[in-house]
Amino acid sequence: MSLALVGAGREAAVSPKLWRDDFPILGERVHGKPLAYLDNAATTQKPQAVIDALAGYYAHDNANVHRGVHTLSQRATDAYEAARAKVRGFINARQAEEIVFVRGATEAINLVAASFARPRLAPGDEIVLSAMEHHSNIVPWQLACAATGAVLKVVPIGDDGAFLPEAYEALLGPRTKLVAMTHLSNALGTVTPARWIVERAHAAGVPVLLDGAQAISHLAVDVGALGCDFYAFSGHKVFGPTGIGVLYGKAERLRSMVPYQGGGDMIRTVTFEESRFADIPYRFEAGTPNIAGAVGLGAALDYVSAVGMGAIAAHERELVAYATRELERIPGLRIVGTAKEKASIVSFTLEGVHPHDIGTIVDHAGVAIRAGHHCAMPVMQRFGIPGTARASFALYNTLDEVDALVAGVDEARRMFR
Ligand code: C6P
Repeated sequence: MSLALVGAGREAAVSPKLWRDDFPILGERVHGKPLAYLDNAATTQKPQAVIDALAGYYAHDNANVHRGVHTLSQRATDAYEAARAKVRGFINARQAEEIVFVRGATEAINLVAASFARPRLAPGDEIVLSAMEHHSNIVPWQLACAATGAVLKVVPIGDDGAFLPEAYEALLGPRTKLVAMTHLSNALGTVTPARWIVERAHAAGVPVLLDGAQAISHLAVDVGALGCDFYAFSGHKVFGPTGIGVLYGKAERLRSMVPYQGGGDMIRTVTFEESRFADIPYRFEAGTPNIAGAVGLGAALDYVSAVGMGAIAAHERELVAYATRELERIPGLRIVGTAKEKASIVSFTLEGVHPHDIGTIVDHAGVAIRAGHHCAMPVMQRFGIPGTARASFALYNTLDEVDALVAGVDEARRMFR
């Protein structure tokens, strides 16, 4: 199907052709072929607006934040805090103080594990998570369990990769101290019923962290409506720079936490006898932060808001449906993750062909996908496979690119026949 047909019948005011023009890297050629970038779950490409914001910050405003009285330092501080305000608006947090800048989703989850969970856990306490979690939402909790004697309780998933509500409810018990759940699985594409998950946990008096690393660029995230206590995501997966991410935490939760990293900028007073911490969010931002990264993230969120999450979701639904239909026509191909509620990701195996070979062969056709366990080894164990090939979509992808993927995968099948 051609790009023109992709645009036809879509209610969105903007076409993917226009969106593509915003991303200079999409003009690259790989092995002499036009790049078809279908590895957006690993990281997204950056629009010119983000690249310009980064360059503009370094060209005009660069200084350290919160430290100097000089003009540039004030400008850098203003730009950094303006980015925080943009994040607040984007996810509908109540106050900018609830937005902590970190390196990414991984650091956000580690922060909660170290500063919130550990001091509250006792031997035999339970943390509930699901069988479709990324390692970043497993290992920090294992470390917390190892230090405290708490244990993990894992909500199983269905054969289609769906979240199982009854199994979740059955695991919520008197020893549950925290629920840590993905909002959108990076390996399967499954979207979890996050709002309901939070409601059920809160009814049992249990706080909830949502891992929004994938959801942030595909679903409208409203932490007020979700009601979650913590929400973690990375800037680089929502068209922003690497090395910047966000921990959203309800103000009362964050205020109850002692920082796990100490240093400059996170204190009120320091003597050799004791230190008094700054208020939130600064007490969790020890050291010089990624100022340019925050500025770039702010520009990325402006960009996404201008396109509109509704238009993005509608476009990606079409891509997922088309890719699923076309890939399933290839003999021996099996889609892993077919839950009714899914978004933006198509994971698959091909009989007799290792996922890495699929990845290498389609790369020669200019198509970038990820192959392997996707840092979700328990998902692979659940399905009894070593890994999958994974195509993951973003607003700038087209049905023509899906066609290139399907042709490449079929080529792999014929080569290994
Ligand atoms: N998933 C993928 O290819 P970081 O590395 O901190 O930006 O994000 C970690 C992370 C946490 N949770 C989920 C659901 C994720 O998908 C990721 C990152 C990438 O699927 C890289 S492994």
